[in-house]
Amino acid sequence: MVNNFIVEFSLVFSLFVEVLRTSKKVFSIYNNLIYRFSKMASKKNILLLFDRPKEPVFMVKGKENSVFDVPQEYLDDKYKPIGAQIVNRFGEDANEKIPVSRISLPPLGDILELKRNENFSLFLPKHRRIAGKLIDIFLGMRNVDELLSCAVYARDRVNPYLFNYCLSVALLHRPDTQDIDLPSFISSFPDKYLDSQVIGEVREQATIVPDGSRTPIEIPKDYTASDLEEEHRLAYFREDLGINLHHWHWHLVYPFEAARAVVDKNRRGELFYYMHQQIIARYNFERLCNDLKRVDRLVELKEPIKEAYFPKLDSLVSSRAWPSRVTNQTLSNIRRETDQITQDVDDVIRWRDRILEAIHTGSVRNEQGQTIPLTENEGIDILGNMIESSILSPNRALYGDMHNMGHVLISYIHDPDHRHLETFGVMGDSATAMRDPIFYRWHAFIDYIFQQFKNTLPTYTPQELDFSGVTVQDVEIQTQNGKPNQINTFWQQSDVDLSRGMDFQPRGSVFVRFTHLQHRNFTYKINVNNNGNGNKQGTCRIFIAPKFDERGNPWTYRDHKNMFVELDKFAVNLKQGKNTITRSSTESSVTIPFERTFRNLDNQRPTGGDNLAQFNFCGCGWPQHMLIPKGKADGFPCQLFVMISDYEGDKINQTTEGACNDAGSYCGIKDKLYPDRRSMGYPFDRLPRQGVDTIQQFLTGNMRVRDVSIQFENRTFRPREVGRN
Ligand SMILES: *[C@@H]1O[C@H](CO)[C@@H](O)[C@H](O)[C@H]1NC(C)=O
Ligand SMILES: *[C@@H]1O[C@H](CO)[C@@H](O)[C@H](O)[C@H]1NC(C)=O
Ligand SMILES: *[C@@H]1O[C@H](CO)[C@@H](O)[C@H](O)[C@H]1NC(C)=O
Ligand SMILES: *[C@@H]1O[C@H](CO)[C@@H](O)[C@H](O)[C@H]1NC(C)=O
Ligand SMILES: [Cu+2]
Repeated sequence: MVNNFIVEFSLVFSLFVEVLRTSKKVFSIYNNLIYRFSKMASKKNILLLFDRPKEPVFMVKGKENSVFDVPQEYLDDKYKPIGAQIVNRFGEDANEKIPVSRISLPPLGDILELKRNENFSLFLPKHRRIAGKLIDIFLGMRNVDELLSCAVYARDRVNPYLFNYCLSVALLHRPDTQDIDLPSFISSFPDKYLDSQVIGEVREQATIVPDGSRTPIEIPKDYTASDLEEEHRLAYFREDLGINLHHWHWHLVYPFEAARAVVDKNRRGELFYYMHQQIIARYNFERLCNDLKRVDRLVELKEPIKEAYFPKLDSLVSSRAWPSRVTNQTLSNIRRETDQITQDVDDVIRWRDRILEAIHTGSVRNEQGQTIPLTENEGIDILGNMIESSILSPNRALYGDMHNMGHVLISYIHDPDHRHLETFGVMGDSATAMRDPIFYRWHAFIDYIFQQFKNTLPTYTPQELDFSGVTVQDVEIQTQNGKPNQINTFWQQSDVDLSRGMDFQPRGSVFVRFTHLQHRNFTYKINVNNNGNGNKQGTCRIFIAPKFDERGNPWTYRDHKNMFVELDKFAVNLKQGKNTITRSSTESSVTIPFERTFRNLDNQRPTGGDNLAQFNFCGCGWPQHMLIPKGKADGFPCQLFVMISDYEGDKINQTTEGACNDAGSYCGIKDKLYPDRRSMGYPFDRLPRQGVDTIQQFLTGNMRVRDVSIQFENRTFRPREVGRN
């Protein structure tokens, strides 16, 4: 009996060992699979950290009802006592538990000095210093797993805006996160774009109306002022969601403070100048369409500022409204201890004078006291970094931080010494700054300084401008069933899903419907003659400007050149003889399509690694719906300019295949050189040669100007109707 048992037992035991051995093998294969799967998944999971920024990290996130399996010691102190309980409770509702590995956590140090309910402004030196630190922490994580752990740990401790900004910059710049896509900023922080009343309605609908039967909530077109305020005529431009998203995204792609490798992009200082110069040109164009004169630069920093602005935005984070500015307020010196900032208006004036002196002496002094010449082609890049300023500035002690501090002075105009405990105005945040009329006055001043430098450069000679043998014979704008050389604009409504940024139950989509400017698609038809021998390569450059100034007079070239707005730029192959180039307005090198500006990651995610890799950078670009200024009901006379320049002088030796290169003009191309060797804004970036007073006199054989008209129809099309007219 006993023997029997021993035999049987040993049999069973050996069987058991065998089973164990095979299962271990299976287990390790399984484990491996899980590991690989979770590696891919954890990348995507990082994006869930952008969801509902105000809700704690352990709550259910995303459409799949996922929950982070947060280690106890990662919980913020206020949740620790009830830690196990909460994590379990939310774990039960979840379809998916996301593992979070325990890593040795970096000290967050003074990053935590910016409290959760405070307001983050990149323009403030203290804020940008701690942002630089957090970006470096995120960039320093050895792999995506560690990044996820670190971000989970930081999320409920760090200020939500700071967190979103730093994680976005890190994801955009880490080599191992190139294939994950950032959500549009509006979906995380709708409060930076929408009126508080609309946010209230969205909240109400989400609570009362079940998902599936919700209808879009309409944002009224005019809500920040009445027609008594003439600046309000431009509200559709300043408060356009797409324009503000572009500006935020641009500053995300081109941060001015972080690790040098992140900041030091090809010609970033020059692009700072050009992108903002084009914003001013577009704004002035838009002003003329609305019977307003060009914007006055903010030249007297100590005089009252007549432009008022009442943003009517609410902050979801601090549940307080953004401060307003009444008319005739004056800048004062800032003394705000909580923000660690003291800044005199006189400092900004001194920096301006030193920068102008550098421009007029043709060189800057770096921190070592050496003299660096401002050369014809590279000088503008140095100046851009110096004026903004970025960490690439040759000497921040001497030339200061002029453009950023202008934003700061203006954004604290209502409470310079913090006696009313008020926060900064919209000028303090790159997501909202373009809403305020003062943004354009400040940037017109900044642009004036850049133009001072451009005015010192040698003018382009006809030989440099011309492309021998190549003649542009004609250009025409064609619209389906429309008059030739007429561009049609109108109002259009579109819907955007805001559910990601809404911290409330129950969940589901909530759409808002907003009204924006739109134009009918059109094509350029350009006839070019190549009289040379054989094929030639060129770059086609298309610009548009108003035909008359605010008084109705024809422009002098000196002023006209600053009004030209870039519409497109592309390479062309010219065969010998006659060539006809056709190009669609939707292919523009300055814009990105509507869907990309407002991308909804749940529906419009591109598939395939390479496509995805470029997607984040691709969020940078002027919104397609704002390509064309509004025009006028009885037609607004404009001049369309076309130039074919010699590719030999334009060429950059690189391939941009697979890269997101469709908005290169204002945004550059990811990890590549700027795709045009000429100075940005060429050929309008310099004073004209002797004897040229008008655009007609400026033309060489490879250029052509044609009168066109922008016809505005004061009618609002519903989302479905567009594309059918
Ligand atoms: C603002 O100042 C200007 C010039 O000093 C003055 O003409 C105007 O009446 C002032 N506006 C208000 C509302 O105080
Ligand atoms: C941020 O805003 C809150 C509420 O609006 C305010 O109490 C706080 O002082 C502000 N913080 C800063 C740094 O201005
Ligand atoms: C262009 O770049 C390629 C690859 O880097 C190189 O082989 C070639 O010599 C370059 N051509 C010119 C004209 O610089
Ligand atoms: C313009 O063309 C694009 C792409 O073909 C299309 O998606 C869009 O709806 C068109 N826009 C208008 C206003 O017709
Ligand atoms: Cu900017």
